[in-house]
Amino acid sequence: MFDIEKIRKDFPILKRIIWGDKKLVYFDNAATTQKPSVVINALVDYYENINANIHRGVHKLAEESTIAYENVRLKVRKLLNADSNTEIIFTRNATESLNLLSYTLGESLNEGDEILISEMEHHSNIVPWFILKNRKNISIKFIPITDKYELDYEALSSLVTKKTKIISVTHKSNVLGTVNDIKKISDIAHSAGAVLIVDAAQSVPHMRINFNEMGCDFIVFSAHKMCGPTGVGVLAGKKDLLEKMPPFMGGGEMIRKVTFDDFTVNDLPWKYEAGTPNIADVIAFEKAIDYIQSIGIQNIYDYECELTSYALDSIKQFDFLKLYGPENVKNRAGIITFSNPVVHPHDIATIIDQYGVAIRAGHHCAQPLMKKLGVQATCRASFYFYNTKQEVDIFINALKSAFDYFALGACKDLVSNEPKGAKR
Ligand code: 7TS
Repeated sequence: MFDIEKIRKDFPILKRIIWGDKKLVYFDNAATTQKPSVVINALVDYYENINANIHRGVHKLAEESTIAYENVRLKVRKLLNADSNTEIIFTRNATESLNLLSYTLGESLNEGDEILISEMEHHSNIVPWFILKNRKNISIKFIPITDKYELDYEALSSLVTKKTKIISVTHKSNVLGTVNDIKKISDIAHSAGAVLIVDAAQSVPHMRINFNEMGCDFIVFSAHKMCGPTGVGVLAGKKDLLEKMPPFMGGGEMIRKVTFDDFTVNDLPWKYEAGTPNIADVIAFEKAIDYIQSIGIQNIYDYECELTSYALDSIKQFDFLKLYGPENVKNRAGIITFSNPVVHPHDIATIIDQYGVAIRAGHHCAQPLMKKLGVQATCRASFYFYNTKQEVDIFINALKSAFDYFALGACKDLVSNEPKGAKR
């Protein structure tokens, strides 16, 4: 599909040796991804050659940095297939984009209005709405998930009422890998007159996104989960809504005029970009987008499906593990989450770390989902296009050693991976 060895050479960190002699196997890509040299070099190049504040200076450097920064906006618009550059706002991360929405869009809500979010949300798509709930006396309802770890679309339809003003859901769960049908949700949301927000932090890096065709009103994601630097997030939104919403933060850049009495706001998208933005990281993000597009987002998606199938086939040999996520890899590409009731996920992750394998263990910033799954925490392996089947083999062997250590083979009867109600 693509030359994986050549790709791996582009990522300096993948050469790292851990604990003296172990090759790094990085399977924590849902938390953040590694960076290719082109992105790292772009950061150095920015500071060595064009560092200047944007949108204000008339000198050469200021002009160059402004052009470079605004070019990235154009690139993001094309990546998402959004209508206009004015619909693309740079923030610090997906979390800030969601907070921006809860503060601004949320301002128009009245007591008794309802917001729907799903049971599989990351805390960054839960807590901002709870903060709004406390401010506005609104209610938050959770769309349930099914026994097959998919969104319950029927339940969603029955939860929507005339009071539903906002539906905010993840495109792809960071725990289950479940990919939600945004078009279907958008039809339900819009027929009720609600605004649809999509948390695409886990989807934009891995699959083709078409903001217009998806039918949502806002989409958010972070650059660092797609080979870009940390400190850059994106909020893409429909222009008419962005225009109606009040500003988020006040300061330089977001104003047109300030007097002793008042201020007027700047045009989109700068209305929502108060203060000096993260110029260097935004500019380096362009290189990450170029890099990913040179491989091809569809190729990335297909490759991750293949890797996930391979890993799932192998991990099923451990029949004492509980696996979470849809059966069909196309609906959960790139993420494998598992647990065992006898051993804490942190212990498993700590042992396999000794073999150089980096996975995440914990609640994955999804405590309500953990409660729904009936666990405190899970282990999660998450892949990206620079991972290989050989690395999956190292991961499986490391797990084998951990499970031998804990004698988990004896725990087979404690877990069931069959749907609830099925006979074993
Ligand atoms: N939404 C989803 C679905 C996420 O997975 C994450 C981060 C966020 C929002 C927040 O992104 P941020 O860039 O603003 O922090 N998810 C994870 C994770 O699964 N492990 O570490 C971070």
